[in-house]
Amino acid sequence: MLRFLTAGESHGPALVVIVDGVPAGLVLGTGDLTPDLARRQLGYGRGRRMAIETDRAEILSGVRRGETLGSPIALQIKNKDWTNWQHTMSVEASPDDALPGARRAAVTRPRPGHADLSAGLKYDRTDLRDILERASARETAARVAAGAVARALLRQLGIEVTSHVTSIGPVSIPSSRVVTFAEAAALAPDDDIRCVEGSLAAAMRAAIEDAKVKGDTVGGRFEVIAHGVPPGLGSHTQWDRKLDGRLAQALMSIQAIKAVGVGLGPDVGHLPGSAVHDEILPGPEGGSGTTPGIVRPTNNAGGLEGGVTNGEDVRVSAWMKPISTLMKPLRSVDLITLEDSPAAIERSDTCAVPAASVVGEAMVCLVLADAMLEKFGADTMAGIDAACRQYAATLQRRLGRTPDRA
Ligand code: EPS
Repeated sequence: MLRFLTAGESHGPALVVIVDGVPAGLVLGTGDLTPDLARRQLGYGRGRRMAIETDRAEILSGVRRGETLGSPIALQIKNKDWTNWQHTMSVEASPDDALPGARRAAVTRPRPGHADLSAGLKYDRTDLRDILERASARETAARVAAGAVARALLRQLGIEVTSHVTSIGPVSIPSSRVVTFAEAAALAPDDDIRCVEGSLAAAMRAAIEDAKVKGDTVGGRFEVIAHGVPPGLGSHTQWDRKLDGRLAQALMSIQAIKAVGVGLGPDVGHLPGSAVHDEILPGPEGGSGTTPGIVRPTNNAGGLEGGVTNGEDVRVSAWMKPISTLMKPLRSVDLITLEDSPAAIERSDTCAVPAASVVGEAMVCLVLADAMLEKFGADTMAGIDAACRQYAATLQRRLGRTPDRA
């Protein structure tokens, strides 16, 4: 229902994204896109590139007078750093000598963990810059802009999405600690660690600092929480309609993500069923989530049972590997000389977990908006709103402890 495609190289003129399938009548302006783009740029341990950029998305189509038209929404984020790369990134076979920017040697020593080697072989590129320019997590700025459009749609339907960082390197919040939506949502937009445990934030910064001093990098884990999600999104009936699977793919596709968990995640493998499954209780005063009349005392399932939302908060986690550019490089092979040689060093980040959590929010927003359109789809926001209300009324009649119960 909702599709998006990004394009753009890290040091090219711009990143672009087309978001297709957004209904007409969604109130949207560039101001809705800026806060998420700004949050993505933050994070303790980011590299020098973030000091150069001030990401802003220009809306090129699909919006007029502050409202979406139902037509494709094209967004552009200019790369300020392009000025310094015009010669290196020129589209011409023989770049004009007058073009600004350093004359950079070809990248020939693939970084372990990066797409350099695997994609360099696949696309038969000798200068691995042809790969790394697109593999770069710079692309996530375009995803975040698209995600902000999805967030605006969800917000109008009463759904909010937030995130928080649960571990960086060896520093982790206890696995038993359940962070509420309200706690994560209360993190300041300019928080550079995004951990709700203030005392651990200092240790996380120290872990990043330690890695930086050693020429190393650190990864970590973040959790995305969606609140106000109605029951019934996704479907148990077919593998590619299961919402947990769709969320997992969306998060796994983020650069450097190596594992995804739903609710308790991997812990479900070593606990008994009685400690994993969330009991279903009658709720005299409404429900614990958006399902009326039903209380779930725990939410280990992360709001998803059978690939379908159950009305509790949707909770998905992602594990990010340490960034693969090491200032103290690992061993590699020069693909021209075939001699062993230290891996290439590119400007990079020591840690990007807090930024990745903002990207995770964007991807979850896009998947949930798609699932909302699938269930309540219409050409207009007013139509979707009406379908949502009708569904809520049906649930209320079936489960609510009100006089109009069927
Ligand atoms: C990023 C921009 C990149 C990197 C980082 C994320 O900019 P540059 O390559 O010019 O320093 O800082 O990307 C990577 C870590 C990577 O491995 O490519 C951004 O905008 O988020």
